[in-house]
Amino acid sequence: KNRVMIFSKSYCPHSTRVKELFTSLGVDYNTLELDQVDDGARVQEVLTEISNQKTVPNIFVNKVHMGGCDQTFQAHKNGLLQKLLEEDSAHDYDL
Ligand code: GSH
Repeated sequence: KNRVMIFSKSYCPHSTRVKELFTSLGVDYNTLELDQVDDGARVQEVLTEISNQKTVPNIFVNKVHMGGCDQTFQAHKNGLLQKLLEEDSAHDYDL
């Protein structure tokens, strides 16, 4: 079941770093590479509107906006990320 959504760009090193973090944790994720899809610029506009974040990676964990690479690593350090991941088993989310 997918619980992590990463809006990324294929050439972005921060996107790569955060994907590697989830892989190292054994957590599956979905990605949309905004530089590889026709309407990527529009998707990025909408992401900016709903999350108030202009940059990629833009990460959602169980529908909660996590932020970018730095914020995800911080959430990993302080335990918030694990908490949000664990919430998946208690709810019927599918992002
Ligand atoms: N501090 C940010 C993070 O931790 O996620 C850095 C993210 C960043 O600089 N991303 C670049 C970006 O989004 C691409 S590598 N640039 C603007 C754009 O592509 O529209």
